[in-house]
Amino acid sequence: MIPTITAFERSPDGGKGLARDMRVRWALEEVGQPYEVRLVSFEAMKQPVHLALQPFGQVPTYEEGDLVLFESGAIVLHIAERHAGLLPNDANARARAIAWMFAALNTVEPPILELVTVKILEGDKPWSKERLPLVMDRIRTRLGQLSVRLGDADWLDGAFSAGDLMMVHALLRLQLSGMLGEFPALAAYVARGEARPAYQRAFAAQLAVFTAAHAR
Ligand code: GTB
Repeated sequence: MIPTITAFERSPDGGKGLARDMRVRWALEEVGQPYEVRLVSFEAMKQPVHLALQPFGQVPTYEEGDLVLFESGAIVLHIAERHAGLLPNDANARARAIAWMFAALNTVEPPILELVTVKILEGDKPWSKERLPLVMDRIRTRLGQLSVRLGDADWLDGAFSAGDLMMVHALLRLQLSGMLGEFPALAAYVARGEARPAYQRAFAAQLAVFTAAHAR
């Protein structure tokens, strides 16, 4: 059965693949599962039809027969559990790869999202300038710890896994900030993720949506 995912009709990310449908596209490309995309506007996301799929009025969602999923982490885990290629067969290694998915979502991504909040959403607040260095320090702490753990390995725990997919995508949000450049091992890690053919196909697909929307 061909799953259908949802994505921004007009992504505010400038076609950089930063919206979270990119994780799902990438996972589907990694496992060789064709998929369809339903594009939704910001307005449509808040309507009952979409809220029935995603209670918070966001993308991505995932529909496959009777199954409806939301939360990019849950969707990628579902894909990884049902197809070969994103989780190791060994039970302990599989559990560790899933732990890295959680680490990406719960430990590394939150301070990165705070940076977006303080720079963009709260950029006009009087305390924003004072808060920025605090948020950047919290990110640096996490990047330093992650970099130590990665060491000179290609991926976080053996072969590329769904844990790396989630981590690379979370880190990509930092590209414009230049902070990744302070951690060359992480910059190289992200570049390895981006160089994967599956990432390239997913990136091209979301860019085509962005380009078409902005040509209209
Ligand atoms: N925890 C949920 C998940 O992982 O699926 C979070 C989903 C989420 O944040 N979705 C965003 C959304 O639908 C799009 S990805 N937002 C609309 C809304 O809340 O009204 C987040 C995102 C948005 C924009 C950029 N960007 O412009 O660079 C990057 C990422």
